[in-house]
Amino acid sequence: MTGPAKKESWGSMLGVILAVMGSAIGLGNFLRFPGLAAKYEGGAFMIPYFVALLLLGIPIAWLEWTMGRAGGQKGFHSTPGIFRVIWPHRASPYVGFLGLIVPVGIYMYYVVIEAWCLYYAYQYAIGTFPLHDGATAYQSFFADFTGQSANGILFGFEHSNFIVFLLICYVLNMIIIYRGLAGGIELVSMIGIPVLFVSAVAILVRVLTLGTPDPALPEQNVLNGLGFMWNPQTESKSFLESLSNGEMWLAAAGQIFFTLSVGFGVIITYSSYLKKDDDVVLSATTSVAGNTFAEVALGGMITIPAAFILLGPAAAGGGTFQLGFITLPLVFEQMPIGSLFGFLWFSLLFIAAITSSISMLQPAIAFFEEGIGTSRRASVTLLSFVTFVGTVVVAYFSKGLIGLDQMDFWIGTVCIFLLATIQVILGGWVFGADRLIAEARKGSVLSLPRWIAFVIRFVSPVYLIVVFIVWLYQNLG
Ligand code: ILE
Repeated sequence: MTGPAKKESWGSMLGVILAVMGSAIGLGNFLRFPGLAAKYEGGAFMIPYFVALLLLGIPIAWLEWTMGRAGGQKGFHSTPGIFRVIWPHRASPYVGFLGLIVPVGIYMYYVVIEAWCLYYAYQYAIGTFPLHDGATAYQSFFADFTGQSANGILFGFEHSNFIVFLLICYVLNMIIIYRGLAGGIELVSMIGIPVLFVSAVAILVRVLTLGTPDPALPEQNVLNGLGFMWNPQTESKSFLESLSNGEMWLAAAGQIFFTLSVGFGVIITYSSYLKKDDDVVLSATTSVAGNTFAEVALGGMITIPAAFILLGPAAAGGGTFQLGFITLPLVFEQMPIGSLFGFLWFSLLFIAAITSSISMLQPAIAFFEEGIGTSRRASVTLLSFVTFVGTVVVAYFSKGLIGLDQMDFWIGTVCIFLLATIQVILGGWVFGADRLIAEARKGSVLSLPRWIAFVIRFVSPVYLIVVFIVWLYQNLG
């Protein structure tokens, strides 16, 4: 492997943290998390979610920031290169290769949803959204745009609107990524993340002050909506019964990786561009905290109480897209200046999506740069073209939203889960947990306590393996 084609770097430490938060805070926070929490009946899901955050998310974020910086010091920024530094073995670049493929795979379906968000924001902005036409109109607006009404053939491929918005998103991503780390990704995140927080807080305050909008349905109020999100006991199931579902534990761990952008090559690549003495521990912790706040306090507490007000306990059955694209617009419809909130919501989703999607090609770009010596511009052009064709082909052959959900489950949960398991074993055992802690201490404002070595070496891998085996057993048995 040759060295990197041209030295890239971040502009400032604050910029890196915001770029990492930009990658982390995405559709996962505002659509995927609420969708999963609602599906697994709220409070019960929060238990495996927080357990996975503590035992997997935070330790693996520290591990990735540290291993990435260590790889970068040896001149490697791609996952095959970084894995080679951690594990000097012939097989390691092949394992690291997964760290390129998984984010590229996610990119291909992620930008599809990004395009929906942009289209919805645009429709609200120009006033052509079918406001006040009710649930059926919203349903068919969504179905038409996503191609569901045309036999579910593709995500709206035969609808020219979809292709136009998809193209706009591809071009926007390409321009930002083209401009490089500091001048593109970091700059966009430094603007996007504060805008996103302000818009989300405005929507949150509005939703939490809705009270009991329909006096005929006194049970469907904001407080009960929050109870639905946080109470692990439901009327139909005891909470122990809910917790015995292996799929929920797998989904919760998968969500932690997906939302933090850890376990699949993204953050490890970003941190490889850090300088030798740049802090990793506090920075990793800050970005995890920012992402968790955006996910639980903003994404979850906006969507779940809103859905509950409208649907009551039936909010659990809606599914991710139903929640974001149909239920929330119906809630906005009932508010004064609801179209402004609709516009804010979809703009927020779009910003969250694009600050994430611009991170997903970086591992592959780094690979092209250091493995083949291709320039950034050539790599971005090639990757954009390949992923665009891939998106259209996937969209053409998949059966609408079901295809999208399945892709998300297999790539966005199962593949990430396996790659994260390999990575934690490499970090804890091959690189060595003690060495990792010593490495993390260099230049860090906070130092990692020694017991973290135990978590990285035993708790995280055993946890991952047990959850995976239980899920396999419950599904194949
Ligand atoms: N972390 C982001 C999200 O939650 C992306 C996941 C990068 C693939 O949406």
